[in-house]
Amino acid sequence: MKKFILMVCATLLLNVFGSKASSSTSQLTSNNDINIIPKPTSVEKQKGKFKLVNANSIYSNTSEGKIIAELFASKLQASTGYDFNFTEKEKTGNISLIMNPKLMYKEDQYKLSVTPKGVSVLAKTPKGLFYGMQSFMQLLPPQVESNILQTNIDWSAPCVTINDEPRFGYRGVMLDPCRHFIPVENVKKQLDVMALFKMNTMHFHLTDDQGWRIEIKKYPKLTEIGSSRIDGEGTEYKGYYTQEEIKDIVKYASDRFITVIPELETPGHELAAISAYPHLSCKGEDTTPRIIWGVEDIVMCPGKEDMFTFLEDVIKEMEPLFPGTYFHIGGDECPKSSWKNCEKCQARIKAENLTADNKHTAEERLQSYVIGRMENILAKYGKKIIGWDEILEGGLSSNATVMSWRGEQGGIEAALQNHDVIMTPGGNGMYLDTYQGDRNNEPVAIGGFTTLEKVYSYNPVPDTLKSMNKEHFVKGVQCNNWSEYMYNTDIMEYRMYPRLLAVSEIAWTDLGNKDYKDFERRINDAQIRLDGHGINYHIPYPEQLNGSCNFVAFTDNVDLEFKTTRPYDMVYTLDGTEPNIRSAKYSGPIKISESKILKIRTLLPSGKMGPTRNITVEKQNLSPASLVKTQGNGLNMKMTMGTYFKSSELDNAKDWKKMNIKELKEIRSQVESSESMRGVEQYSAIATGYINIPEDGVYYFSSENEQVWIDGKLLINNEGEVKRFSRKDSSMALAKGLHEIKVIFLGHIMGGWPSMWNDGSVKIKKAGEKNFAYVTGEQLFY
Ligand code: TNX
Repeated sequence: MKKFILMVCATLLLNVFGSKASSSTSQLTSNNDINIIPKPTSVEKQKGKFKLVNANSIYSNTSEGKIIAELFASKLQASTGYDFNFTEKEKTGNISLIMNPKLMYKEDQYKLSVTPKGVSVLAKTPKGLFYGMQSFMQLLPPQVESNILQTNIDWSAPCVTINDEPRFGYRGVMLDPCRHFIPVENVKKQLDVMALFKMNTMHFHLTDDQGWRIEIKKYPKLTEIGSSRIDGEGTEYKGYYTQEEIKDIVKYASDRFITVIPELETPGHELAAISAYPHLSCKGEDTTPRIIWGVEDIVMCPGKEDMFTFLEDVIKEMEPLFPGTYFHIGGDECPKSSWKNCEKCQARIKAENLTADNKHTAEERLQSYVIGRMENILAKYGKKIIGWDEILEGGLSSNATVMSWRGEQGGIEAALQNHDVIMTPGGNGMYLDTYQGDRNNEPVAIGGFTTLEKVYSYNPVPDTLKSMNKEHFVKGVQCNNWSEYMYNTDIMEYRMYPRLLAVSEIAWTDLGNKDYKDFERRINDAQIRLDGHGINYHIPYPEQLNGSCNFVAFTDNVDLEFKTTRPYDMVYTLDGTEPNIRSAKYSGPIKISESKILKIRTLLPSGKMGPTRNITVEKQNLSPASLVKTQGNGLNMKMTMGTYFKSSELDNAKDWKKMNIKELKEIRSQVESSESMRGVEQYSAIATGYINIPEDGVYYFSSENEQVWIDGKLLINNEGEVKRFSRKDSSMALAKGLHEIKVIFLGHIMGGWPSMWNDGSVKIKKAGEKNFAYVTGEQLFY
């Protein structure tokens, strides 16, 4: 009987979370406690609850309040199915939004009172009312965020009095549609979620080397040419926003009290614009938008007055679309090599007296000169500039706000010079393009490792500034979602959430009020809210302790041990079926003594499950060593010029050149690569020979090369993968002695990463060892 009930419950759960069915699970995701993110300043719990029913009335004493009331009424209508009556008077049992401009409240401050008789939000501004209502929404069961009718839910909110105001006035999220485009509908989806968690700024990175993404009527080629690129795989990638679409986004954001700050990169990161209008660069040569990641050395030419005319014209069209005070002018990662060799730039340096001093080179001062002129152009429109921390390098222009991204130092320096600062240091967890779990399981990312806890633990006010009474220059904090490795919006959301929620709490909640354990609890409720928005948030994978691997060889038996980056249950099967909520719960090492497929995944308290890991666990005999007579250290290699994406295509390759290599790195060092990869010829190579295994055992291999074969078996196959942080490690049982090895390198650009940027290595470790070691020339024979 018990089993039957469990099964019924489980089926119910699967229906709800496995599909978009409009059923309910209210009891599961209890609102037993207050789950609001970001955590409010003060919450006093009271007895009882307020029950939302059909035909509740809503009242506001101002027309602005009424607009907000309508927004929430329509949101509530979607999930609860209830209709709301707007009344002209405050009534018991209703939801009142009371705005009083005379209140001694701050802009974003609100008071929310929930009693059995009604809900009231009190604020000085519409924004305050909006935040108060967002908190009220978070007191209701999390399914309230769905836009599909949810049934059988007790739409009650616990009685509380909340007094709340933010720690920082700037609570930002940067979106990067340049590397990978974000369609308007998806931008709006993110804005909805940002608003739910009280973020108030969306920094929109609209121009970069890989794509120009905003329509400029005076310069049509910016979008005709600059918004499209032919990626390394040979396919066209494109997209841009029309001015009408930008207006639509900005309005959508503003209805949710989010300011959109545009970024126009200067003077670097502008290859897409230069491709459209080549005269913008020093040499004026024809080029194309960049198809790889990294730093571009073709930049704009401040020696030419044309560059400033161009920027002035672009700003003239952009500026009216973004009513906020701030305008971001980029300023980061601008190599100065072309300016050094450019007559016009040198003439400008001379004319403007930008000579080197003991702090700055002349070219750095030229960069400051550019930023200064940008500041003047924008000042005409009453706008203030924000720039990345490189704008400090040649001396800071007078009113610039600095975004500190290369650590906190830039921010500290700027604040010491009495400039406003937004903290967004990558190393402190504000770069959400980084990994949040074992690289072997996660979709390829830029690198790094930033857990939810790491993001949460960041304090945007460095002690130095506090001790010098300069902390008020830190206006806030921002997370950046650089999209090089966010190949689509699903991956973008996967990287952003739930980490963005930790940023929201850093930005809003006072330091003393923060508590990670409690946040981790509240996240479970918030994730169901994200489900309501259809957000593809990260669910931690079960990870093996010494690095995950989906092919585990063993000789006698093996213990498989798992952990997760956040404390969740894991469920698994050994019979080939998909693990579900009823499957065995992981409770300690899984002992395996015969070949099996282990399927394991993470189970959230909501019943939702993460993706399944399929691990082949294979009993093997030691592959026997070869008794071949070798001639010396190293490998035989043959190489052929040209771009190949599949090893099988090499069958048709001609003109092989044969040689001998001493070290594996030579498989890839036959042609020198470069940061721009312009003019670099691609080639492929196959190296064969023997690897010496020091003693009997199971060995793990890892490589970013295309393929690695051992004893005729394809062990690592990275075909179709971005050749970075390979996720295809594998293992094999090998007897002491020599074993055939074949390594295939294919030179190509996939997913924006040139395989030539790798080192050609193969790494090895014995089962049980923690770290891989490079296979060296001494271990190789031909
Ligand atoms: C550095 S942060 C950049 C971006 C890249 C990012 C990748 C900054 C101002 N510049 O162009 O996308 O690293 O993490």
